[in-house]
Amino acid sequence: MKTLWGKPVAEEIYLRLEEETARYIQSTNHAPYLAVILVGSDPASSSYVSMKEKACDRLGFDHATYRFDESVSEEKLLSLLSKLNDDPKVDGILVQLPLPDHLDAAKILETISPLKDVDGFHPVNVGNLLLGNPSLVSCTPLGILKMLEYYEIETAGKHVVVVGRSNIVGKPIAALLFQKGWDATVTICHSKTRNLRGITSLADILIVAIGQPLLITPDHVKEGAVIIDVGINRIEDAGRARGYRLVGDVDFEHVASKTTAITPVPGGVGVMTVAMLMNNTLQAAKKRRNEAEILA
Ligand code: BQF
Repeated sequence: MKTLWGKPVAEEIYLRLEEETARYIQSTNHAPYLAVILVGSDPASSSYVSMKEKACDRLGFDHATYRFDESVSEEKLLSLLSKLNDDPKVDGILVQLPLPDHLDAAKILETISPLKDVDGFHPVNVGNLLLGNPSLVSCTPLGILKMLEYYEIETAGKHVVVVGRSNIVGKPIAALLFQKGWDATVTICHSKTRNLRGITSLADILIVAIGQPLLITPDHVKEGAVIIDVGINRIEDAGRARGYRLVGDVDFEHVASKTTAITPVPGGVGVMTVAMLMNNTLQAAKKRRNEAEILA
């Protein structure tokens, strides 16, 4: 069994991005610019945003974080988004999820210009992804692909079972892996799937993103499978300073010995997510500049 750590993969990506960013800044006299919108004070969201800010600082991206009270109106967010869409110095825009219930997340995400949609959640980007066209791709699925590439895990002809059908992970990773080049056979399972164990046991590669701590136990897994655990669940642990610890959707302790390779939580796929956000921001900046030059 091999543990698939995210750190070395992310490090390799950061080194490439450092070089590419330096070249981009030299040729344009502008740093890539990421705008982040954070609503409310959920501690997990705040910590994700601060990791994203640190990653921008490391690469020399400019960035701004717009913080709003939980009770902010939809109008106010929509008008900020349209201002950011029109601002030529802004390359990437992201709204940290989850949003409070009184806000229509779909409407807010659709307001972000598809060209600046570095989370890849806009319907135009999702549609292009499904069609196999170039597009901005959701960061966690992109991170999973980079992990598979780095650790030389072949996907062609393999049976990939995805557990979870979210717009952020399940749907896009499934839609990527059956495209030409990845060539996997993909099955999607979700909370209403009957005989989950029977299906996950067929997987050569099992990708789990359903948000249920320790759902996947040894009886869900074929001997020799590869497991990608996307779950990040906080469970109470009085023994820890913070009062909780992070666990995945997979019972790593009991499942690991049955696998060929498995991602840990924390320290696995999550680490890739922020690196891919930086990748998308630089790509968006480059694309916008090229188009701007063509128009000029
Ligand atoms: C790690 C996220 C659910 C809902 C909204 C490193 C991240 C996570 C874990 C991270 C996530 C999850 C992010 C680890 C960003 C991934 O060491 O295991 C980094 O920063 N993520 C987010 O912005 O919003 C979420 C999960």
